[in-house]
Amino acid sequence: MDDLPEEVQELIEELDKAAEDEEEDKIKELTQKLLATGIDVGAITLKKLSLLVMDGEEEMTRGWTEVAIQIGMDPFKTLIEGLAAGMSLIGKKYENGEAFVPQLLIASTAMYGGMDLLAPYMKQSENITSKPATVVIGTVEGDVHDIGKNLVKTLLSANGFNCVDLGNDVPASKFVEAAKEYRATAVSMSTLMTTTMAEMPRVVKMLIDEGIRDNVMVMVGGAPITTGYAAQIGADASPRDAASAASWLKEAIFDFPSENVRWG
Ligand code: B12
Repeated sequence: MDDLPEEVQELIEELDKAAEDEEEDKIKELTQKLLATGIDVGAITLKKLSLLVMDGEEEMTRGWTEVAIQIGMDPFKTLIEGLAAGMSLIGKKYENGEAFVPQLLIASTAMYGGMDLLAPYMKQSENITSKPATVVIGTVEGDVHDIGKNLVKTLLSANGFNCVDLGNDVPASKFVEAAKEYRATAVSMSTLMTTTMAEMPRVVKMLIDEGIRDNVMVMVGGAPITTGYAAQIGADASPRDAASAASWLKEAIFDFPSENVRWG
């Protein structure tokens, strides 16, 4: 940001202050002024959002999310390249011993603050089938990390899927019960920890034992999950991120038998 023209830097500082003080009208006015300078406000906003989430600045994150909304930025771009990118930055600091658990929590609160503002703008695309396909989604038992899971849910919902969100720390049996109850098309599991990866094959085994493995597609993901691991545990796919998860499922559903054929 230091290499930006002085006039732009001043406007950014004023915007920071307006965001901190939650002055919505001022944010709108300053956004217009920033646009009038001809600078790439979108690029600045994404950069600001990632840094603000990293620093756990909730009010300012919300304020700059307003800027993103004001300039008409695609809400998914704002989420992935701005807010979630900030979680990656703080994640790297944590791994280098430069940040600690409380900072991770503050950063995630800031991220969710911005995400709440974006929610009304994340319109669902047309349903891909007459009845939306249901995905049972959650983070496996023993693991409370839910940011990635929530990104996957957001992108799936935006692509017309009906998500049954079981939350985090979900016992294997809950995934199976919910798949049956909602006549699910897919089960989506996340985990961020090597210590909880083994919960995923437990769910797959339970689906087999219940005789419903072929009724659902199983997607697994999260930082430690590789495509090799997914294949080894009998999952159908492990797309690398939330956007690829949605596009993979949208494709896969075309070759999958209909709900009535699968569930009777
Ligand atoms: C934020 C964070 C936390 C926050 C979580 C807040 C929340 N609400 O989620 C808090 C502070 C609570 C936390 C707690 C802990 N954490 Co933590 N945490 C992280 C951190 C820094 C970032 C995770 C994150 O949100 N990333 C951003 C999201 C967007 O990425 P993501 O989840 O990977 O999701 C992406 C993809 O993986 C994919 N994806 C995710 N799910 C799925 C599912 C499907 C189906 C698909 C296709 C794709 C997909 O899509 C997303 C991108 O679009 C990571 C480090 C890291 N670099 O990952 C450590 C990390 C995961 N934590 C770790 C640890 C050890 C812990 C604690 C045990 C710490 C402690 N001492 O208490 C506890 C765990 C408590 C528990 N029982 O779960 C370790 C795990 C080590 C390991 N290998 O097992 C990590 C890797 C840090 C480290 N290097 O040590 N943590």
